[in-house]
Amino acid sequence: MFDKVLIANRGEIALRIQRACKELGISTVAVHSTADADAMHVRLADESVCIGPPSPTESYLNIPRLLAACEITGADAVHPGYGFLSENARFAEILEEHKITFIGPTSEHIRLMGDKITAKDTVKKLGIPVVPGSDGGVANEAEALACAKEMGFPVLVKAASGGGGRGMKLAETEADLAEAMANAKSEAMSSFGDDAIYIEKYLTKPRHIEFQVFGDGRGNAVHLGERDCSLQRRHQKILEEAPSPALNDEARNRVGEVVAKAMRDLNYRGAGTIEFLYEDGEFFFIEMNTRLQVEHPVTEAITGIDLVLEQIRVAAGAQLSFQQEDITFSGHAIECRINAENAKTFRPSPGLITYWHPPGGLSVRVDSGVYQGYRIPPYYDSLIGKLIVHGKTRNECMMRLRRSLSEFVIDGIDTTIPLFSELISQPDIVNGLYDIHWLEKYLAKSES
Ligand code: MV4
Repeated sequence: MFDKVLIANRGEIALRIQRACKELGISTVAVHSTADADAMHVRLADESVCIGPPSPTESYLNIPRLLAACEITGADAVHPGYGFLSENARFAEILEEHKITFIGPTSEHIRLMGDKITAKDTVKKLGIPVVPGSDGGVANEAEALACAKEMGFPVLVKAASGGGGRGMKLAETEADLAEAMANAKSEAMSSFGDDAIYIEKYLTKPRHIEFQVFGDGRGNAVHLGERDCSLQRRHQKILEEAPSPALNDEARNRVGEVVAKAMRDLNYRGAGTIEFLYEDGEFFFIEMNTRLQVEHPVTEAITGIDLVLEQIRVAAGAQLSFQQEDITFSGHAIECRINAENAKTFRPSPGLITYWHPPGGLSVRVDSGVYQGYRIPPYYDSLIGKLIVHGKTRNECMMRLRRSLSEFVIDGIDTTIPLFSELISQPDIVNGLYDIHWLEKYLAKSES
């Protein structure tokens, strides 16, 4: 096992990783920008290193500075968390070259899934159902048109290096195709320096359902069920739940077994998420994320498995500590993302937290990196905490969530808490009847 882990992240996820390290008897190194000198992840770590000014490119994304911090502290592994360098294959590679363990998948697997065309092609060959579309990329308009006509409009033009909605353009009819391709290409080139594109049939009213997978790179891989992340705004998830209100045990086990087998065939190591669109009872793969995700606690709540602890164990060379038949799903969990944003306008609301009173009680978890008297800096993501609630049934979970939200008091800044209080009284949310467009439609309605 490692003696010392450097955590290349900030905020709630840096604390989450520190807690797992602490339980394993591993000492922790925090890194921080000058804007984060007072952050909780710095205070609670065994050691800390200031790695640069506020700008992420000069701090949390700066590979030479992170390497120097490893060198200075003698860290033998790095946990990247989510965001920042968590899916940067080059970072994983450089660490390995310096005999420092990257707590995550191999750089090859990160690279494979980072290119959405090779990812789709790979998983399709492994038996995972994918969205109908171009086989590989499209080189020109004629090729794109032939493909689009064959499957029928509307189609989506997507960037191979994209993901999370960036570089994605809709073509409703043949007349829109050329422009959609040109726009997708130029956006992809300026964002990723790669203008490769591909085409997919546009699904009009799917849910976003993602499977948590886990492998040890030693032949074992399992699935830990799904999360329904359909409630999103501008490609930012707002609320996630497990299990999905739309799935039954048969569908879950059927797809779960396919994704677990695919991960065994790849000899995948670490935590991963297989994203699907789910429409009319059918699953369609869109992307795979090769990292721990923000919403991992809902899976932890229904399985009782500590995903971060397991990431550290397998990175250190251990076998998975459980097999598929050891995993049982219990009850229902919902996560609400608490952002420092106005609940109506979604404008960021950095500043001083003058009062902080998180909820508690049975089956209530709050993961956060802030405290009363902390000043939220304006330079980073607005996520300041996550409220995760568990119950034996979805109804019990909703009752606890309603009660927890009413207990939560944060003063000095605006937060998304009022939005959640509103959402959980909406009949469609209470009944689990929502797709990926539900939230944006709801917000447009309440604006007028
Ligand atoms: C799609 C789609 C419909 N059809 N692909 C958006 C982000 C990226 N991960 C994939 N996305 C979508 N891909 C096909 N073939 C609709 C979306 C999409 C979406 C997906 C998940 C959650 C929210 C979304 C909001 C808008 C569009």
